[in-house]
Amino acid sequence: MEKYVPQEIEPKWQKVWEEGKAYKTPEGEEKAPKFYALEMFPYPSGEGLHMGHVRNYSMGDLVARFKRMNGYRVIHPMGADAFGMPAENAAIQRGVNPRKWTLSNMENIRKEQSRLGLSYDWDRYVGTCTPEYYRFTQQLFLLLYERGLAYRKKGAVNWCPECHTVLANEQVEDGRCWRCDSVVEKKDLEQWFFRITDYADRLLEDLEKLPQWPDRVKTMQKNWIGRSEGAEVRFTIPELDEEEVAVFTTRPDTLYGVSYLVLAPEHPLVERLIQGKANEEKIRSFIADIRNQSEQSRTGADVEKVGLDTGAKAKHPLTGEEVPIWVANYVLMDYGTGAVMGVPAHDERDFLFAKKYGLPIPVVIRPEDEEIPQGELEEAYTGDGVVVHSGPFDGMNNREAISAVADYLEKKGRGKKTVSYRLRDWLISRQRYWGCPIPIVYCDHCGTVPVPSEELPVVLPEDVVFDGKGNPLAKSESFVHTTCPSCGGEARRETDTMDTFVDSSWYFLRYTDARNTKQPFTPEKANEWMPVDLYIGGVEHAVLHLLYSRFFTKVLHDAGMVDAIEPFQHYFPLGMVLKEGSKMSKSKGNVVSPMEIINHYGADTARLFILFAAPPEGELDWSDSGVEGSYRFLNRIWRLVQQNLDLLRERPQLRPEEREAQELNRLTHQTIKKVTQDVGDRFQFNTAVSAIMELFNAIHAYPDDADRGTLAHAMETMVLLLAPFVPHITEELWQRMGHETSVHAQPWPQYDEQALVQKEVQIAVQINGKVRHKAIVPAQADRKEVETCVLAEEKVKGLLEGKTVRKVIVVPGKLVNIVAK
Ligand code: ANZ
Ligand code: ZN
Repeated sequence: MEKYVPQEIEPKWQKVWEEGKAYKTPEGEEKAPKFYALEMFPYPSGEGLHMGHVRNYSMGDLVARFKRMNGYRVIHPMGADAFGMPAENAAIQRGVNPRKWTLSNMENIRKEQSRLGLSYDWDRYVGTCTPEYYRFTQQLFLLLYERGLAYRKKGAVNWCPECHTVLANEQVEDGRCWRCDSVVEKKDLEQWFFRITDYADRLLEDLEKLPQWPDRVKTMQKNWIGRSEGAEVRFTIPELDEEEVAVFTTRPDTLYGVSYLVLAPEHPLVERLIQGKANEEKIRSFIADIRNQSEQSRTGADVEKVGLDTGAKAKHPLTGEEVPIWVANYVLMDYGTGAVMGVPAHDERDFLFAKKYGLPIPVVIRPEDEEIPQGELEEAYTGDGVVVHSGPFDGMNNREAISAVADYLEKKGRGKKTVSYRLRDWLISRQRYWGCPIPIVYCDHCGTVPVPSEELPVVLPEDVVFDGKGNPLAKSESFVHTTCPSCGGEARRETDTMDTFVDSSWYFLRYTDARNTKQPFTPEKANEWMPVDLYIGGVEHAVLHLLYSRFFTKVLHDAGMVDAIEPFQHYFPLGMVLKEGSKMSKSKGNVVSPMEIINHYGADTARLFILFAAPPEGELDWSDSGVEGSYRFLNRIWRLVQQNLDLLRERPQLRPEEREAQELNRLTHQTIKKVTQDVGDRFQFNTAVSAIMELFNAIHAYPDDADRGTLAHAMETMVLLLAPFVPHITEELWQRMGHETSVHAQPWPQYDEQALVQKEVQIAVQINGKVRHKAIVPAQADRKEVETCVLAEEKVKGLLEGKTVRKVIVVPGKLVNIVAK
């Protein structure tokens, strides 16, 4: 018998599939339902694919193949997220050209993906670093610009000293750069932003429309957007001619408990307030200090709150009393109004601050059934209760007072209800070469001028030097000097490039019309396929990429380019791949190379192991013996089918009349049902594989003299069910079984409810507690019938000879115990 040699059959079928464009997206078959299966595209690093990629793609490919066999029109595209820092760093360190470096990595990754037997429509491949793609990223930038959603602003931004570029807030994690882990600094720079805050409410509300997203991911997005309802309260400053200073508070019910105000050190009023005051110089150096600190190092839970009294006073809007104005590290300029009212009796942070600096702590809320506390408070009371010492609001429940005080302020013209968000606008400027150039020109006459869309793409120049000192684009003469599109005079190009997250915010739309040379995509194509029905990828993108893509989709929806308001109907975060309990990483030296595994065992073994070894959302611990086990299983399948090729080619009639045949037939249908539900509805790929393994065992144990038709049907079904998991071996076997068309083009097996009903069951027969016999009884028989049946058997009669039956205990479906003396 021929041996199973994956090294021969896998490349053979990969070639057949690719040359025959087997997985080309079907178009124009409008009647079949569509399915858009997508895995997050890889960054083409020099290292090629790692096991996490293989896991991600194996899952996506399983579902894509499964849906095709189930009659869906499937789009299953792939590409490369190809701009980004590593290419440029390779250029700085090793003098290689970032474009060449990236393109050759892309080619390599594509080959590796082919070797996994993934069913992509390669005709829709996109690389975000190619001018064919990035001209449309630029066009979409212009669309945002026209819609007032792209703007340039000077402000304190996050600066990574290691990457030599600014970062968006989403890319700063616990005060560190998401990419290189350096401590992020603040710098005052003029930068480009996308006005994602305009979409804050929709980004929040539409999460409700995503029942197939994990709750924890939705919660992360909710927290990131951070919507807070509250009020703006306007105090006045007598010494500045009653100029107003507004604070944002979520607790207007505590307004009568204010004992001081705190301004962010960067607040525009501070400079005027401190002039000529005792603390003037101290405050200036305090401000200079704080300016460069990140949000984390100012507001972290373990960070000491520090402040200084400006010496100025503010007048309370309702009582007219004067309270001191302080500056402190913990108040941020870019949240709310950059100023807060200090209510130490009812806010923990304010309590600590007041204690530290000896400020008064007036109580304005008491717990429902308690007296107003006398003497010094031990801690802030942050709970609900009854409002006290608050003029007209005394005696009110504080929840009601929140609204009542805000309304009262509004009537008096001293405040209003407002909403604040934690979400900031998306800073997209990067001072790096290897990114999509921002299509803007600066002209002394005309100011900021967008490059007309006919002149796109603004191409990255080649006359650049990578010396690690600043942005190479800024020093490229050919790039910087240009003419103004509007007056034709001399002008300069914007030299910032876009954050690579811009590229990946719309690639899934490009796939729907990937070869369009006139537009990013047409609404017709986008609407044919959007939204993505299943998106699989790492949860590290829970906020970044997934939030940005949702924003882009909404903007493009508003521009009439796509009907969908959400890009991803179902987001599935896959679990990590571990080795001996820890994440595979170069530094730990525990990386298992996918290509080595494929060389040795074949892609089918790798795929089967990955899909079988753990539930898809859970962690997968790599195990060499598990891989061996999967390889052995495929070998057994191979041998079984080879041994039965004559039978399988003959395809005899199915006659499941006798018990063994009935049983195998029932298990066959049960397995179809289980695999269909596990893959299609429940996302339990591992249990689907176990079910197929059980079917295999039953086929293996099937008696030689039982119905051949039933056996052939069971084997054929097993091959079909395995096809989306292990596409090569099943294709080869299917062909050897005498079929002319691909196994992957077959309709998915259907189960028959009738066949699922069990007609007979085997039960154990015990005599005085010892198993002596196995009897076959009708599955539907009641206790009495089972007893009669068993006692009538010749074998049982023999065993009971000379004894008197005292008692018969029947456990339906399991056993009969006969007590006899
Ligand atoms: C008075 C007050 C009394 C407050 C009280 C809370 C409890 P969230 O929920 O995150 O929106 N705050 C406002 N702007 C701030 C800024 N720029 N920097 C630091 N803190 C700021 O928090 C809103 C609360 O955080 C606001 O309500 C304000 O303190 C503070 F018993 O005002 B509160
Ligand atoms: Zn001009």
